[in-house]
Parts: sequence; C-alpha cells; structure tokens
Amino acid sequence: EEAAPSTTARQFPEDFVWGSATAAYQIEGAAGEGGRGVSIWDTFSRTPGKTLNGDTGDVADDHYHRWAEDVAHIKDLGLDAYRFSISWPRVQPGGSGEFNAEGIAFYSTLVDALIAEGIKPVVTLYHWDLPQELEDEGGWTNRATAYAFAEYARRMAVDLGDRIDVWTTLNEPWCAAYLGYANGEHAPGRTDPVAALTAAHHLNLAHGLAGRAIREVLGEDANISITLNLHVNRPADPTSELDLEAVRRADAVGNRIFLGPLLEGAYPADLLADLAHLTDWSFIQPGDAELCRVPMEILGINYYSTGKVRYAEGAGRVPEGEIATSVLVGVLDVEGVPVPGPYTAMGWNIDPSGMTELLVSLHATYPGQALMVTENGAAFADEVSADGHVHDADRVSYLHDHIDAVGAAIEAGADVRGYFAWSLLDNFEWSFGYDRRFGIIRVDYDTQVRTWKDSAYWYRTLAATSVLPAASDIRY
Ligand code: GBH
Repeated sequence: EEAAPSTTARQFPEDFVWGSATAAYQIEGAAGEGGRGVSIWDTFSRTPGKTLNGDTGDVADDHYHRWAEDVAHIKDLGLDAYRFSISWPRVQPGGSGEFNAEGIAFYSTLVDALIAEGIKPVVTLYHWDLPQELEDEGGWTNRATAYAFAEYARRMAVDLGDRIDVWTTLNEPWCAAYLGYANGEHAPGRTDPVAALTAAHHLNLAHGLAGRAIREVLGEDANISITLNLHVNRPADPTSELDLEAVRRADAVGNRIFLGPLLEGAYPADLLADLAHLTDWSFIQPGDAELCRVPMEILGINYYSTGKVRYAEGAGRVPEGEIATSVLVGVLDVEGVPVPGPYTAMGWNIDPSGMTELLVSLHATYPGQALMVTENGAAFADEVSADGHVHDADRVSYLHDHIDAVGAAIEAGADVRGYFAWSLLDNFEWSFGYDRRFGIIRVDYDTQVRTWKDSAYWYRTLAATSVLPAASDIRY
C-alpha cells in the first residue's frame, strides 16, 4: 500500500477525533511534590551517564503547576481530545498499598477541567514510570507487578469513573520491556534478554488483568485500550526468501508477541519456537495467554518510522561472557540494516507509507478492531526566528504527510477513529533529555513560556475543519 502524496484535499469523517498527547514523566516535573513516590525514571535519569546532558524530569514542563494554562492551550487549539498519562507513583507512591489522595486529586481536577472545555480525556495508566519500590522487587520481571498494576487500575476506575473517554492500560510495552530490560537505554536500564521477554509477558498480563478490573468497575461503558508501537519491518531484498524469513522473525518478537496474546489470546507458535534456544517460556503459566486478552474498544497505534532487516548468518549469537543488548531479543540470524532518509532529528526515517501499510494490515488481520493513532510526530532542530515564531515547516509537512497516510488507510477500509499529534509540548525526551523537541508548542526551559509553533496553528485549522489540504496547498 503506497501512500502517494495527495494532490487533492482530504475530508476526514465527521466524528474523527483530533487530539494531542503527552506523558506524565515527560511534562509534569514536581518530582518531589504532592506526596509523589519515586519512579524508575527518577532513579535512572539521576544516574550519571544515562541521559543526554544528565537531564532529569525533576522540573520538565512544570505541568504539575501549569496544567490550567496547558488545558487552555488545548482548548485554543480546538482539539477534541487530550491523551495524557497518570504517574503511578503520584497516586500510589509505593506501587502497592496506600494511595495518595493529593495525587489522585491532581488528575481528578485535570479531568474536570478538560471536560468543562469539551475536551475528551484519553488516559494512559502506564507510560513507563514504574514505582521504584516495585522495581526493587524485580519490576516487570516479577509477576506480582502485573497484579499490583491491576489494583492501581481498579482504583483509578473508581476515582475517575465514567469521566474518562478511553482507558489505555499501557503505552508501548515493547519499549518498557525491550528498551528497559534488554538494551538498557530506558529505565530500569537492565540488559538481560530473558528478563525482557519475561517483562513483555507480565506487561501483557498486566493489560489483561487491568482491563478486567476496569470493566468490573465501569461495566460495558468503559472503552478499554492499549497503545502499541508496532514495527513495520521491510526486507532488505524483497525478492530474497531469507530476508522474508528475517522479517517473519523480527515481526514475531517485535509485534506478534503483543498482538497474539492481547488480541487472540495466544502466543504465536513460531515465536515460541524461534526463541526456545534462550528460554523455556516457563514464566507463561497455563491460562495466562487468554488472561491477556480483554475485549478492546480501541487499539492504539504509535507510529514514527519504518525499519529494514535482512538475514545474516550468525547475527544474534552472543559470545559467552558478552552482554546481549539487541532489541531483536534473542532472534538469531537477523540484523537491522540502515533505512534510507530523509530523517528527523532522532535519526528516524520519514516514511508515511508505513503508516498506511500498518493500519491497513492491522485491519486485514483484525477486521472488527477499531484503531486510533495515539502518537505520531517528529523532532526537528527548531529555532526561534527573529520574529519570535518557530517556523517548523518540516514538522508541518511531516504531520501533513502522515495524516494523509491515515486518510489513505481509512479510504482502504481501516476503521481509524482518531489521530493524536506527539506532542502537545516540547518535553523530556527520555534518554535524549530536553535536546530533542517534539512539541507543536515550544517550551522555553528557562522561563517555562509556551510558544505555538507554526505546526500548532496549522493543526488548529485541521482540527477545526477536518479537511487536510493537498500537500501543495499547505498554509498557516
Ligand atoms: C514514543 O516512543 C513514546 O511513547 C513517547 O513517550 C516518546 O516521547 C515518543 O515516542 C518520541 O520518541 O531506533 O531507529 O529503529 C517511540 C519509540 C520510536 C522506538 C521509533 C523505536 C524505532 C526507530 N519508538 N523507534 S530506530
């Protein structure tokens, strides 16, 4: 499926949801305030050498104190929905036991303020900030963490109740498991492939248990969701059987390890076989895979770029005594190959056709499943011009072309309900700290002043009209 650049304008459905997204640790700051506990990202970012320039989320966008102004920006942008995450340690400092009324009140007030402005709250319960006390007990490698997560989710369903439009359990379990436990780039910074696979399973289980808990509290009215960063893996040589086999293996460990249990109630047999040299999978207990699946109203998709793999005899065989840090966790004879540009400031390639391909293929595999693009966006080397504006034409065209690709997927039959630009604000970009800016609104980290970039003005027009202009007709 090729998403050719549109030559005509594209009208999106009447009820299509236009939103923007953030995450708690990336924007809130106030790390030591309001009774918040310590998360693995506090620990990780405060450890020398883990983040660019030693940046931490201690202050971030100071959203904890400036939430009212931020809600006003969302309102002025005319967005239908706002996707944010709840910091688990802010509402339950130790990850189990006592809840923190002050933390819950913060989110309750935020939700009321959004609703008062007609903005739908789309909540993510876990965007990577695990309470440190749970990590001390093994984190996501510990099965008990999945059960603790379900109790936290249950409490949020009780306290925030029917005010929440979409309940997203987890953001990108791939990142939480593989970047956190296999390659060490994210908190908690572990490098152990079996730990990463164990974490992946416990995250799947956590979704299933939490989804059931929310359903028990709120009944059929609750919209349950999870957000996945699925990988569009292209073969280095599309005519090579071996490269296609490499794609199958990468797809199993990157995508189907989540899609299988979450949507089909079973782990793919080929995945279990591929990695049998590494693990006996005994952390998956009988009945678990079915437990991971709960009926989902929405499947959230975060899409940024595409990848390429090839068959490479010997790849993935790590010599005794060396540490395996590949995110192709345990996969043998497969290696990633460089993808042609253009690239964003993250070094990720810009390829809108992957968006269409992913949404259309999900629709083909899971025909009844409603989809939502819960993140898409780009970091570029933004600068403030002499006129005080940020003329981020590169971001406008990135957003335009990817939204166009979403439109192409809808045209091809995919049931895509909405699109959320990542991100509302420049923010703490994980191990890249404040060096990479994804916002449609610029944040001056000295003054905390928010300035709309051209992309924000452009996105406001789109949200107001639901008409995506032709590429040749972009104005702002
Ligand atoms: C999301 O992660 C996060 O949900 C969000 O918090 C974050 O700020 C945002 O994206 C921007 O990073 O390494 O060249 O193979 C996205 C994570 C991005 C990880 C694409 C895998 C593949 C590019 N993914 N990446 S490459």
